[in-house]
Amino acid sequence: MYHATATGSLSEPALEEKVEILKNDDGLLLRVFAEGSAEPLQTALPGSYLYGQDFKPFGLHLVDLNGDGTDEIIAITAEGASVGAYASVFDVDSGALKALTDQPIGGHQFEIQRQSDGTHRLKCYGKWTDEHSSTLEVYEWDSGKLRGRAIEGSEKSPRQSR
Ligand SMILES: [Ca+2]
Repeated sequence: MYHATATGSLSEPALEEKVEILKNDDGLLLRVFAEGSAEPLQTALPGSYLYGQDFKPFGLHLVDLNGDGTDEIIAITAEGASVGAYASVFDVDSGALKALTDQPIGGHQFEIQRQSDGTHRLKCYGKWTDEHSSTLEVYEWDSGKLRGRAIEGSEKSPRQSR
């Protein structure tokens, strides 16, 4: 049994709300202790493990993707190192946990970047397409929605460029 925890402002700015990922017999569970909810909000996550990157845990992130002052939840989970991982993105909306993408985003390396306007974007690197590059999808807030766009073979992942 293991878990990851983080705190952030999910329902309203300046709140300290706790988020955790638990592993149980059924798999991985995301639980959110939102302000005003008697029971934790929860949902199953894909995969069997919390993701790690460069030998460090890199599974649970609370960042403000859209710059509205409250944090969104990025949970990165994996089936195994060679299969890659899934980034699942949620926000807390009117006391409910809402997925921000139709399905979890696949990738082999992930990077979360803060932008100068206070928003964040999520970069998801795929498998290598040749010895110098990999596929890359960049997810950022656009017109009220988290949208991904593919950037073909133009950038190396942080690990690959080391
Ligand atoms: Ca936000």
